[in-house]
This record gives sequence, structure tokens and C-alpha cells, in this order.
Amino acid sequence: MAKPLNIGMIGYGFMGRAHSNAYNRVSDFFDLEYTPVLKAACARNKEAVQAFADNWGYESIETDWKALVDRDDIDAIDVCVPNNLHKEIALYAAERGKMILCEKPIAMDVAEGEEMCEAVEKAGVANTVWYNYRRVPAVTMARQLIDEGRLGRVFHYRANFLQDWTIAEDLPQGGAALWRLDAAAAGSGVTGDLLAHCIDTALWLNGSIADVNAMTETFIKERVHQETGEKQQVTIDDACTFLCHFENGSLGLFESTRYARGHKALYTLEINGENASIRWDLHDLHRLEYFDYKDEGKLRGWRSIHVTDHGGEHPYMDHWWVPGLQIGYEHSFVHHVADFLDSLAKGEPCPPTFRDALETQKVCDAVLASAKERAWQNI
Ligand code: SOE
Repeated sequence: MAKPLNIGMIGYGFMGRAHSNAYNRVSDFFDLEYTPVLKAACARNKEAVQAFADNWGYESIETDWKALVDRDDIDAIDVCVPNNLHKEIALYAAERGKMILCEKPIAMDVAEGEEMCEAVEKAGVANTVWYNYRRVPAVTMARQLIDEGRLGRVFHYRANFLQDWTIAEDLPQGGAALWRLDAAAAGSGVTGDLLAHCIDTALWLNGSIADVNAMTETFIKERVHQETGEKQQVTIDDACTFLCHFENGSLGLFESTRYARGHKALYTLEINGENASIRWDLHDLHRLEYFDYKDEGKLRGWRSIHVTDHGGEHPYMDHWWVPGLQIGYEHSFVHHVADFLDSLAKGEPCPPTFRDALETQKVCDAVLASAKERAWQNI
């Protein structure tokens, strides 16, 4: 009989749904010492959080997050609220000995993230940040190929995260579902929301970044705030492009925007090494493109690997269907929960920990500083 891990979820938006689905599914597919129990969901709007709780199977609700954290029957707090609330909740939860699974980016900036790291480390509580794309099977396989040394020396790392949902000038900023456009709630725009994903994956696949040179743009300068009805200056970055040097000597090129008409969530990455290259695309997330220069010349070319027939060497795919049958976006969260529960049983950290996510935050802060000062920034 698996040991229960009682989850207290704060927030009920898109990520609250993705995480709840993962908690519900994980024990059906992964045989682990712990099993998540959806103990309570929390949000200020009682009717909305009750509907959320009923839909996903939470046993109870709270409307005050401190009351949720204070409950003796809650083991782990899932922070699925806007970025400006991460720190306060994390510090309070850590002090009360709760484990914390926090949405990305870890915080509004490095200073806040540092405090959060110190709090969880002092309290000795398990912690992780939901950078989910590492656990898409094709991205995980990219890491395996790199660890096996197949790429050789890496020359280039390229990543994009393109969307188009904020082009309309009359889209308000702030408030429910639109807090990502409000710097007071989000900290930054595409840098913290989208490039942070690209940076997390890049640090994981290609190691540390030494320095960055960035430019940002805010295309729509004023928007009505959804909650006040007042027109306000827009202070988030709508688009951001940066160059960087990785510590391993390779060059990085990153681009993100919410103004790429036609693209909803096009996260792509490509790595070029001396012996081989890797390419991945979120819109075709179960495939890994691979080019190996060691292949026989007349057959040499890009292969499109459908990551299902892995010979038992993949950490996630054995848990799902038979070779040839794929899985999707939501499974990356299931894998994260599985890894969290497994690391708990082993007494090990579950990456990315708060400390790992702080490295991503350092790059984000340096990117924003570089764009502001129009100069290279060391990390
Ligand atoms: C924004 O639209 C968003 O939902 C991000 O907040 C997520 O982190 C990203 O995975 C998809 O896009």
C-alpha cells in the first residue's frame, strides 16, 4: 500500500489543471512508494475553487492560503498562482515544514529566488519548480544522447518560444487569466514566462551560461487594466532576443515573442555538435530530429525519431503504451510528479530544485538588465 502524500493546491488556472491531472494519473502508471492525495484546493473565489475541487477530486477547499498551509493534514503545497505571490507562500510554507512544488519562474527576480532557496534549504523541505519540458520524452532523450557523447564538441544552441495571443491592442492587462501581461504580477513578460523554459532546458542540456546580450521590445505601450478599467503603461517585454556564450564554449541564440502571428506555442530547440545535431519542436513533441555525421555518406540525413521504441532505456516511456503509440504535453507533468515522489522515497532532491531554478532566474535577470543597459551582462 503506497504512502499518501497530501497535496494542498493554491490556484486553479491552466497550471492548476495540468498539475491536478498529473497527481490523479501518476499512480495509475508509475509504481511508487508515495501516492498523491488531492486533499484541498485553495483560491479566494469560493464558488470557482469548489467547482475546480469537484472537477478534479479535491476532498476540501480553502479560501485563505495561510489556512491551507497551516493544516496538519497537508504535506506539500503546490504554488500555481501569479509570480508575485510565489515568495510569500514559499517562505510561509517552508517555515511550517511543508514541501513545495512551485510554478515557474521561481520568483519575480533573483533576490526573491535567493530568499526562497535559503528558506527551503534551512527548513530542509523537498522542493521543485515545474519546468516541465525537460520531461517531454523526446527532450529527455536529447539529454541521453548528449550524455552518451554523441554530439562531441557543441558549437551552437538555438531556441525559440513563439506565440501570438497578445497582438490585439484592445486586450486588457492584469487580473484573471491576463496577469502575465502585468509586470506587477508577472515580474517580466516573455523573458520570465517563455524564455525561462528555453533557458531551463538549455542549462540542463548544454550547461551554464557565462554572459548574455539582449534586446527587448514592448510593442503595445498602453493597455486598460482588467481590474481597474484604467489605461496603464505596459511594462512587460512583449518580445526578447538574446545572444549568449555557454561555459562549454558554444554560442547561444534565443528568441521569444507573443507577436509571431500564426504561432501559438512554438517552442523549438536545436543543438549543433561536431559529430551530430539535435532538433526538437513542441508542435511535434514526441519526435526528436537527429543528424549523425558518422552515418554512411549515401544514407546520411536528418532522422525523425518517434520516441517510443527505445529498447527499455528511457526513464518514462516504459510506463505508457506499446512502441509506436505516443503521449503528449500533459504527460510531462505526470513525469515530474513521478520523479518528485521517487526522489522523496530515495531522500534525494528533485531537479529542477529551487536552487536549480535560481540559475534560470539569474539568466533572466541578466537578459533584462542587458536589454535595459544595451550591454553584455555576466551571469
Ligand atoms: C503562456 O501562454 C504559457 O502558458 C506559459 O505560461 C507556460 O509556461 C508555457 O508552457 C506555455 O505558455
